[in-house]
Amino acid sequence: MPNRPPNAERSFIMIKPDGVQRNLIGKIVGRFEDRGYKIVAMKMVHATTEHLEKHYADLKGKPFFPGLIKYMASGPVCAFVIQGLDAVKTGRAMLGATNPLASAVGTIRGDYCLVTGRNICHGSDAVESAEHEIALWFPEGVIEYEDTEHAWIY
Ligand code: RTP
Repeated sequence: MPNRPPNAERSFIMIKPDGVQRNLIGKIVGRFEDRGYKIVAMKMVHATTEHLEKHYADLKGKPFFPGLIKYMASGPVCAFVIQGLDAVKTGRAMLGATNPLASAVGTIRGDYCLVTGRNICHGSDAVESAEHEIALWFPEGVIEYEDTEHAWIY
């Protein structure tokens, strides 16, 4: 069960190696800030194969798994955590569909990419997986601070 207040739900978002190489970090992070989410953790990581296999453990056995791990290990990613109302579901909606060609214009994938194998970003698919992913990528913990903007957004 989620133990955070609705206004402080968290999701793990990751700009994949292609998004980083294409200098899209600022644009992607900016979309979440513009929408009203707070960035409560962020770092650049060139992840190991072992770490990525943990992140994508539920996909082990899929035919695309080896290619996915190779892609994700091919360069640094930008890992961050957004916090705010409905962060997980709305975060996924902002990313668009797994296949960018099926993503609506106005979503991140719908605006910036074309193929599933280079879909530039990841977002947690459930509150429970967000908690698991945040602990995996930010074992040092996430910033806690008083957000004074809610009165202007919610
Ligand atoms: P993500 O976890 O990266 O946010 O993506 P997702 O939930 O939208 O999609 P998921 O099914 O979890 O797949 C994870 C990533 O694997 C790559 N993929 N390739 N058929 C394929 O070649 C294929 N299917 C998935 C994508 O990079 C996808 O985002």
